[in-house]
Amino acid sequence: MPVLNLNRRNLLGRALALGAATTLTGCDFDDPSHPDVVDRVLNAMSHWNDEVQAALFNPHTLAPTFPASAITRPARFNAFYDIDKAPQVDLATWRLGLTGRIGNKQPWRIAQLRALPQESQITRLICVEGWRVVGQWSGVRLGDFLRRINADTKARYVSFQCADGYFESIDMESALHPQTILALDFLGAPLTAPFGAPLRLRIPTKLGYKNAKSIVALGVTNQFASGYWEKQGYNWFGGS
Ligand SMILES: Nc1nc2c(c(=O)[nH]1)N[C@H]1C(S)=C(S)[C@@H](COP(=O)(O)O)O[C@H]1N2
Ligand SMILES: [Mo]
Repeated sequence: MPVLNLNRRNLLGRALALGAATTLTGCDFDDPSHPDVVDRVLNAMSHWNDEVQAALFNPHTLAPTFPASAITRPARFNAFYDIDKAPQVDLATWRLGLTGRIGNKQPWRIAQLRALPQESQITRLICVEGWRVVGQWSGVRLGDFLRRINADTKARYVSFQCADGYFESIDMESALHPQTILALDFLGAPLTAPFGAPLRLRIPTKLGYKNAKSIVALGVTNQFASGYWEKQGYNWFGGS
């Protein structure tokens, strides 16, 4: 696998550079007297981890799928607030806004998204808090949608803005993965507010926090846009 070899070489260089940085400052990773250095080293390690995960990501490997009998009931909600605080989106005025490297930036209504071919999956969502659920999500393949709106699929990232202020971004290769969908339905019915109405990202190759709910805008960009939990230290690639 020549691609991996190339990257390995690159990664070794980075690892050596990291080692040198530690030696030069004479600083342990957890030395409290140098919090900025520790932060910088940890950030560098996390970025390195992103690159390792990106290099190992195989766009043709599918996340596991399950029979309907494996669906977790009741479903499990998670967000940075309690379930009764989930944003209530008015379908009549809701639009999916489009920004960045996209040829046709006309905003989309939910009915227009429903008119596109729909893809259904029974997959597992894994939250870093230590639980996992199997659910059924249906919607539009993100890769198909990106091509339809004439997005630059050579750009590096796809970013998401949510009705509750949450935000996320993913690498283009993962965005084009066949199981990555803009979901409209959960368990055979339109998404409810807590589970991301009217539109959420469902990406079973990544951890729960990458699955942005209640999306209001999608962007295509070469500028790294991070994410809500990533800003608080979670790993950005977030592979599962
Ligand atoms: N808009 C928004 N999306 C979000 C979150 C959030 O707080 N706001 N939480 C994330 C986290 S941490 C998880 S585990 C999943 C949970 O999805 P679920 O409620 O469908 O189980 O949503 C993700 N998407
Ligand atoms: Mo999560």
